[in-house]
Amino acid sequence: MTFHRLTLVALSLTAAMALPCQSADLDLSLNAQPISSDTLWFGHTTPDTDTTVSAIAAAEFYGGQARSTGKLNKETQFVLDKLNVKTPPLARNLENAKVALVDFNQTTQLMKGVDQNKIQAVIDHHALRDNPISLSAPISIVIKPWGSAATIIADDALDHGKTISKTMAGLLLAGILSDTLNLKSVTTTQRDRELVKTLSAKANLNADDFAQGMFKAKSDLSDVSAYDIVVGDYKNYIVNGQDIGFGVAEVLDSSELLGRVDELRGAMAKARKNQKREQLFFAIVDMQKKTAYVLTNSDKETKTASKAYGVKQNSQGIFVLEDTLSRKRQMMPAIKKALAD
Ligand SMILES: [Mn+2]
Repeated sequence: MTFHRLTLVALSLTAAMALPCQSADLDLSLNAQPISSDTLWFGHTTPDTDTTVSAIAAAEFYGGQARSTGKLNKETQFVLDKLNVKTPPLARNLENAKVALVDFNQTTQLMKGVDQNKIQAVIDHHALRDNPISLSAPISIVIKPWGSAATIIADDALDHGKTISKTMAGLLLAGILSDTLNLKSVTTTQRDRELVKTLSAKANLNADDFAQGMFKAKSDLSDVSAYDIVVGDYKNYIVNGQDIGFGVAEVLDSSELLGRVDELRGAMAKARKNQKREQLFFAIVDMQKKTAYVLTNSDKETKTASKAYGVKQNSQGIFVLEDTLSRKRQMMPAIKKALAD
């Protein structure tokens, strides 16, 4: 060991001794008020797998209780059933509740009724922009550029030597696999890859098989109405003062949904009205072909999409985007840019 290394060890020992209680916990223990048992953890509205499992895991590791933010999609239900985990109760009566957020920071995706001054912590992997929450006091906010919120929680738990049960490892694994589309999305990072290995071993699950089961469950939309498909994995945004909506359906085989395009367009108009949006987009994302099929249903939307994506519509009036899987990194940024100019 070199002298330099010794010095570093000595320094970190001193730091550890000086602050014996500082086991960090995403710095949550450094809060003036640690996470209390009545704090409710939840994610964005229209819950997906990452949002749901991250709320459950955060409550487990940091204290507080997990809540869900709506009806779970088929993929999330598949994960909870497989791991024998109960669906968290629906978040309600939030007016006076202490809350902590996972997987988002935008007010456009926040459950109604939440007093933003009662937010205790945020764990997220999205950019801090487009109407983020606003707070009257500093709190612990952890945002890392990784593939899922579950990655951040798993990393922190391992970092602090916490016991990750088989079930918890399975849940966190599902969050990473879901958001990164089994490490295929451009949002995937090295840390996601490493943690999929670690967690699948802990959970005693084959990651590829687990992901395939999840995606199969999510792709089974034959009994789901066009409206529920459009708003099933859906997010609201404010871009340059305009209210924008963007829904996606990630499926293993796009042919079934491509046969329902007219029906889906009708549902988009209904969703645009219900969500009070100026423009609303919907993409069928073919996970195997790595192709996104973006639908529009108004002249305005078509104009925006054509500027954003720079491709001509196909014979069905669809914008076909090759090598595109991510709303966050690919489809939405292009829309934002088109609306900013
Ligand atoms: Mn996420």
